[in-house]
Amino acid sequence: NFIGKKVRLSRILRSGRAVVFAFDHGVEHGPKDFPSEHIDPKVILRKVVDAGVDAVMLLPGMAYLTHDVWANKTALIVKVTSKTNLRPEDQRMLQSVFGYVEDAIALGADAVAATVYWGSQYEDTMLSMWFSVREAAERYGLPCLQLAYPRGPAIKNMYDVEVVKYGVRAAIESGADLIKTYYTGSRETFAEVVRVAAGVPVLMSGGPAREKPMDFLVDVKNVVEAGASGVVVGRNVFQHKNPSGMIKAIMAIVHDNKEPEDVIKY
Ligand code: FBP
Repeated sequence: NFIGKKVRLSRILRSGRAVVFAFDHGVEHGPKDFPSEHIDPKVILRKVVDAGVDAVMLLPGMAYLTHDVWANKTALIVKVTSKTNLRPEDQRMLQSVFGYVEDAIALGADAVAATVYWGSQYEDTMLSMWFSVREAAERYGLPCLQLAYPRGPAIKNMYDVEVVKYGVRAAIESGADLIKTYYTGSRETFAEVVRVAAGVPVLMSGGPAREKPMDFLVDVKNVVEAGASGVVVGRNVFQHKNPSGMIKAIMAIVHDNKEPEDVIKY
């Protein structure tokens, strides 16, 4: 099973780095996140897949519905936890089961993903979910991506480097094979985050679409220079007026070590 994990991870991190397209927002935020031309999920997925993205991260139902777009063209990460923003506010620090490792296997996934809100009042429940996902995934040699998000009543700033480092440390101690976490705002602080991960690949979580796309590209440059393995990006691509160009620009920084000012024209 160790071999299975290695083979699948290398399909995502083909060059040792990866650009992953996150597309689970339809549940986490609702359809309001998508510009009207992207209400049909296949339209945006086709754009990013054709642009050469390394992997897409989808919930099981979406992976099933769009298999003709992604299959054999890019790696697939199936996310098996989620929540809606329709639920009462005091429950939004909890994600629920949104599918099973067996769904991911049946869909042909290269990895499974689950969120842990470290510091949440529901941390205990989320840990039980994480470990049942991980246990099943281990059986199939399926790598586990942890969205290690520090969030909870005691966390004042979820982008604070000490808080992010704590989440990353907890992620490696809970057996994550890949970690997605928040950017801490500078190359120097993110290098500390990468060091805490002790060799487990770290991917930056994109965040809300930036007013100036250049600002996002500079962050991408900083995280790869800090030693991170790439990015998982959603809104900064699908809310951009030219999603194909944006994904190509991100790929050129991550894979070809280009400078942001050289790729903005994409
Ligand atoms: P973005 O690049 O759009 O931030 O996507 C990353 C992600 O974690 C998604 O996977 C998820 O749907 C969304 O952000 C959740 O955002 P938030 O928890 O801030 O509402």
